[in-house]
Amino acid sequence: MKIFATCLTITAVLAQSASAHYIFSKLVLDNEVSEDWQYIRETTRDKCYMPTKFSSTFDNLTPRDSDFRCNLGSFSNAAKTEVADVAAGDTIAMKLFYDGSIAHPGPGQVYMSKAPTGNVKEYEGDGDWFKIWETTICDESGDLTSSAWCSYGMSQFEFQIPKSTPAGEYLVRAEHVGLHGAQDNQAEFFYSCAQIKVTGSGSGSPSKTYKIPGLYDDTMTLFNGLNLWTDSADTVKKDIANTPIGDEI
Ligand SMILES: [Cu+2]
Repeated sequence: MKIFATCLTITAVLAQSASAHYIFSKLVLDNEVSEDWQYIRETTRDKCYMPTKFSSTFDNLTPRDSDFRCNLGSFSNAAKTEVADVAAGDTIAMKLFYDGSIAHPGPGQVYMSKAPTGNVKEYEGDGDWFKIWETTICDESGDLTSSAWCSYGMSQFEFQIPKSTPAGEYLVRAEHVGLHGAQDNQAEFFYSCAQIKVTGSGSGSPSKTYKIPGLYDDTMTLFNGLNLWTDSADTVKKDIANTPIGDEI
């Protein structure tokens, strides 16, 4: 099936900023990479370009808005986005557009939310979200402005759908946060949602749930106040711990 994207092919001129300003567009199932926006709700941005920020936003979207759930305008594309079958316990991945890789320092995480009606195509994501995966600092003595972060250079997030996940349709939201502007309240958020149908006989329930918006705010030092050029790894870890990113899964 041919999926046509409206946030279109990037010219050579834009390629460089596109690799810095990545966006999740593909789902990887059984090591097979989907089309762009086949299973991930496409944004209505005219370019495959992000981020969302608390201040100095280029599109007036901030983490305080409903579209912080799954990206600007993306609910309007929910109906035409396919739903991927995934067995609880399977490992899948969300991959970046245009062979991009993560070129900013900061944590990555994946949240899920169950469609209450059973149909994810009509679900706006206003219910409960829970975290299933996270990646933070891998090398505490490394360069916090780049490769100290496990996700630095990754082109996809690979994660397991927990075995205990009850059957049903879900949004799966992958997110990376670039912290290089956090000293100036300009943390950068990159995120999209896949639509999946979980099969199996799981009967778990999440230990902690969140609402989006409401997940993050700019009173959190991690996003507003932290300085990767001067703060120690311990300080950064404390700042992470004081956000949902630091919560246990
Ligand atoms: Cu950036």
